[in-house]
Amino acid sequence: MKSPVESWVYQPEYEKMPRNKLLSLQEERLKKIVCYCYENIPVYKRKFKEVGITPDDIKTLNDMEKIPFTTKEDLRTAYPYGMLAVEISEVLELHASSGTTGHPTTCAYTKNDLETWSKAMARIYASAGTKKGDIVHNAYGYGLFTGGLGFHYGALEIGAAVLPIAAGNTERQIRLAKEYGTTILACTPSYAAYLGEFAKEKMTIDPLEELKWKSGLFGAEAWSEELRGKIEEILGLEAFDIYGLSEVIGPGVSVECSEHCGLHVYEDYFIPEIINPATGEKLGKGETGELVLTTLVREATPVLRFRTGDLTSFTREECTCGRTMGRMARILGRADDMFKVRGVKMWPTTVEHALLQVKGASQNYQILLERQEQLDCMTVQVEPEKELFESMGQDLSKLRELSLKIAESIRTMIGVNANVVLVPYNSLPRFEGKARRITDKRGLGIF
Ligand code: DLL
Repeated sequence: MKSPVESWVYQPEYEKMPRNKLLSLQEERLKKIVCYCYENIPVYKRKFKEVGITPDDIKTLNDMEKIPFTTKEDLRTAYPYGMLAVEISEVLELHASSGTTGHPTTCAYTKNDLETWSKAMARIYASAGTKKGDIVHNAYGYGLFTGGLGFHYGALEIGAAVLPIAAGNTERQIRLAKEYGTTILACTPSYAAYLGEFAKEKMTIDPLEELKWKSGLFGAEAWSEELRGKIEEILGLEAFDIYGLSEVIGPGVSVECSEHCGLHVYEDYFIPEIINPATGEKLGKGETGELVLTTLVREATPVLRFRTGDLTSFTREECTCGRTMGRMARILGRADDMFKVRGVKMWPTTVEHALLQVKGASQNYQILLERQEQLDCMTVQVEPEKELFESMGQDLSKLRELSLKIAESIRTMIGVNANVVLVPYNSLPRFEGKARRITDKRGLGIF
């Protein structure tokens, strides 16, 4: 990393609001949004009726738990307009979320929603030291995916220039980054790592010397602390983890400050809760579970207690940056990305964390799950780092030594025996958007 960026606070009146004032603001907004959803979205009226409550039962934040959850399935069933709380004439932008299962969900924005989104994104940019005069290299996909436009609006709000390059055409990304001198990189963490690799290997451009990226805003997929280290080393920037999801706002729910000890959730816009994903019970301070979010100011498609499927924990302990908004931990993975190998639970990031402990292993890996004689078998294909791969030549003993070290790291850190296969440098897929790391051939119907 060059030197830490000058992080600043975009809306101190909210981001540093005394906690008692923040709680009153949340309470007031919660009561309002509950009535609003009940009156304007028939799905909520029905759900409230089913559990025998009306908006009058929600008087304080402690009453949150009476509100039924909203699930992705609710949104899918209501597609396309069943969750819309306003007339379509009030809607300025529509996004259909990824819909990998074939059933999309609708996320709509009114004028005020777009303003809220821009403000949330401006806060995020400020945390990563972005100012007027910066040039944002926005390599998130533009289109129905909320990444591109969310980062675009935030840059405009802060007064920074934005290069709307979108994902893909990696050679052009590097060329334009160099020619325009872009200063802030926004893309998925896996693509950031690939940009660095591509610049060095394919274009003999040293990002540390020839690119001006000082900070990077990386999210939309789970990534490990070790991958942060790799990205910072190769691109010479300060990497910030940013979280969000289409159903709630898009990017803009939370981001790290320069302390990098959790992501501050914009609690004036959202109420976060952590629940046990199996029972739905609320978990205690610092416990890891599923993140549930309630939107407090969303007009077009508000959601009450939306089950994100993402696993994290939440703390309201003070942060030295001065923001009073609580912090969620880096996302461990999605409840539905979790896989079990011989009974041991893990996520792709768990494997990434273990393999990147080993010097010489690169961030390019794939996980293959199979069943042999009724037993789960996990094969992890890993590319060695380029320099190492080239220096190894035909020396099979060095390759063997590296694969054994990786297998040992996985065994001690996760507790499973993995078959580690080192594959030639640059032979595994690279991703411009969200990375896909798992192939499950066990026929268990999870993937
Ligand atoms: O991925 C919004 C976004 C765009 C966030 C750009 C950050 C940057 P969706 O396509 O609806 O929206 O996917 C949301 O992505 O539920 C998480 O599972 C995952 N995700 C998003 N950010 C992170 C992160 C955008 N920082 C889903 N760490 C969420 C881990 C993340 N997972």
